[in-house]
Amino acid sequence: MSAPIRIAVTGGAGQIAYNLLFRLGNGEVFGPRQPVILQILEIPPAMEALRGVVMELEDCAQPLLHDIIISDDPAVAFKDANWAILVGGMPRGPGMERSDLIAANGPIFVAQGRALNDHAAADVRVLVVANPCNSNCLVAKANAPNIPADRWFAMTRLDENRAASQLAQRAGALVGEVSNVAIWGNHSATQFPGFEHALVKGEAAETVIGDRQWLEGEFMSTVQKRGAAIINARGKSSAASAANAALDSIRSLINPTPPGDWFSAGIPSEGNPYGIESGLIFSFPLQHNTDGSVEIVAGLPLSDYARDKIRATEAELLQEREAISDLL
Ligand code: NAX
Repeated sequence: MSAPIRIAVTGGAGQIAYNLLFRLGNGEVFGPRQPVILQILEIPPAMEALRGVVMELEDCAQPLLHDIIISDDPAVAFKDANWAILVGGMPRGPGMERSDLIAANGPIFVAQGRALNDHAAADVRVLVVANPCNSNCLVAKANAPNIPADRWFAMTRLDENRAASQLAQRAGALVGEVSNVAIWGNHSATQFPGFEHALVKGEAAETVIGDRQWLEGEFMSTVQKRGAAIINARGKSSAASAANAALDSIRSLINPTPPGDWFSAGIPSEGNPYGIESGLIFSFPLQHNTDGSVEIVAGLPLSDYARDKIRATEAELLQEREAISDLL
């Protein structure tokens, strides 16, 4: 057995956390020999509900779950954390514009960035799930100057999984036979689900599917608007699939990527090979190397269509950055 790792999760009484916490201590992400300590953050009105979640975690009797710490103080929840999964935030209320959501979440991520900076372990890695996740990640990172840039990730894996699933269905293939799907840009309706390099059983998805119009039309809009479609159908936003994507993200960040494939996450755009402006958290195709480093897959040829879409999502992120410029 290794020494336990500490995993901080915020928004612990929420619906994504309810699908996430139980899977962090069962060995499926960090392996069957890696004990974990969960350090869960909530706001005071949700602490009682969080206590209920803790009772359930205890009742799972997971041998790898060595301890559970709960707090409404980020300094406690982030203390010595090796991973921080930032799920909690201010939800989008009725009549709220995206810009209002960005403004409402800004101060939360200033405080959490500072607390991570001051209290987390030297090797901490941060995955931001709470929306607007790219901008929240940017704010937290800007307020944590001692945490290196290569430790920050915003979750676009749910979009990637949605895209892979749509491609598999259309191609009549299994989702495990689809590879090389990348999400470019923002986790929002401007994201570009890059289908041009996607493969089905090793062959270009575009050739297998043979319907570029469907790819540019229905496929794109289904992936971009999937979150809203789930709210319409279920009455609640995606939770199990979002938690699953967070676990997939971590798995991809700690294990080497299968040769030739890639995965997606928002990362700092500094020095990227696609000419995206620096100072953004932008989702790219990524590869985790055997030496543990994560790098952007360079040199992918992009059509004019893809370039336009990537510019549009970059423009939205620049606008979002403008709205939070006083927090950076
Ligand atoms: P819930 O409203 O069920 O839970 C959020 C929890 O966060 C609540 O229990 C709340 O008390 C807590 N919270 C609020 N402020 C906090 C703070 N300052 N510190 C700690 N906890 C705090 O939302 P849920 O469905 O779990 O979604 C959580 C977040 O994930 C939302 O921002 C949502 O928009 C975002 N999502 C991101 C996705 C992605 O792909 N990146 C997809 C799913 C989801 O929409």
